[in-house]
Amino acid sequence: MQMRGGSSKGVYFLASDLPADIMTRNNVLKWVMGAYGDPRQIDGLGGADPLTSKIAIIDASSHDGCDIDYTFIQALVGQDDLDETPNCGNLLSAVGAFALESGLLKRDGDTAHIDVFMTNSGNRCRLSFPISDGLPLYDGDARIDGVFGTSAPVMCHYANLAGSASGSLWPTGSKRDDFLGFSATCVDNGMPVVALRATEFGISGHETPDALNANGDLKQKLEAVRLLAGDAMGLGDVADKAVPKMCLVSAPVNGGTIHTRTFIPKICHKAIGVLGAVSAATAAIHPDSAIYDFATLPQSDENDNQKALTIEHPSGVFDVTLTLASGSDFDILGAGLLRTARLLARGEVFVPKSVWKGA
Ligand code: NQM
Repeated sequence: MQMRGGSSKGVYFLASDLPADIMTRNNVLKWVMGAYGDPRQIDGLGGADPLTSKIAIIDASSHDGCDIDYTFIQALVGQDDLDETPNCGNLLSAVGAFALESGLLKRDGDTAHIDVFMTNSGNRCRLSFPISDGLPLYDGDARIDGVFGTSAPVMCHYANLAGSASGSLWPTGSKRDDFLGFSATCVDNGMPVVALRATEFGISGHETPDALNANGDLKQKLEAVRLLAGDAMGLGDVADKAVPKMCLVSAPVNGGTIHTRTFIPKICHKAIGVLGAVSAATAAIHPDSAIYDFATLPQSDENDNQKALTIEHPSGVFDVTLTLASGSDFDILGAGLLRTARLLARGEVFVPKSVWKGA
């Protein structure tokens, strides 16, 4: 099926419909997307953009307390490669609907609760969304920035996201580092992110994504910092990887917590990724981080362990509620957020017989 998950779009498969051999599977997926080096992805279903060149593989879960296993794969635009390192919280928001649509799971009542194991990182997320006669409802009043109109809400409750790809919430062992003279906070709360101070790069941080994408000097500096930060975060040589993402932060201008421009990792996002936003929010609330002084934080109430944060991005805002350990201002137990999703198409996708003859 082709589905919109949050503000991304991808091709969703049952694991049992793909080749069991991983090399053959990956070759098939590259041909499905048209992602064997052509940046236009003419000969495949990919949309020639990182946000529309995504794959989700779903299987019955082999993990206690979970219903399905979800594997995310990023088809790298313009490269003959896939990256299985990162998560994608946007595609994740449609995996519950896919499980019902494909018959992998059955639910009755008005609301489906589906517990997802994210195989890329070992994290868990509970999805809750409205259903009727066992199938997802897609129409509704929920609105998310980056998507036209309104749809039914998908509530996403993540638990223990720390160290998703790097093994540690603060993967360099420090809350604030210096790379080539630029202050940085390397954080991994669901997504490895390098949070940077926009003004140190000679920009305000409010430029349009197109203007930033056209700024060759900025992109060169960001990539030089990314290669050093990726290594320092234990991710190895990240030259051909989709992580870490680079988040240029400035003070909020629309009543939010921080203002952001995120590179994923070499193209500026028109909004912000789900787990990228959770990681940026995590850096924003820690007093030792490189971006803390930009943040306008909600008043903390001693008895309230929920912190509602608003991450401003180029096309609006992303709201995330962090659940904190009791008595702590920055020990994070989980994150809750709203997404929407929609089934776009269902059918067969074809690859050349020389790649795979089929099951
Ligand atoms: O951060 C963009 C997106 C994403 C990934 C990216 C995502 C996430 O907007 O969880 O959703 O960072 O590549 O879909």
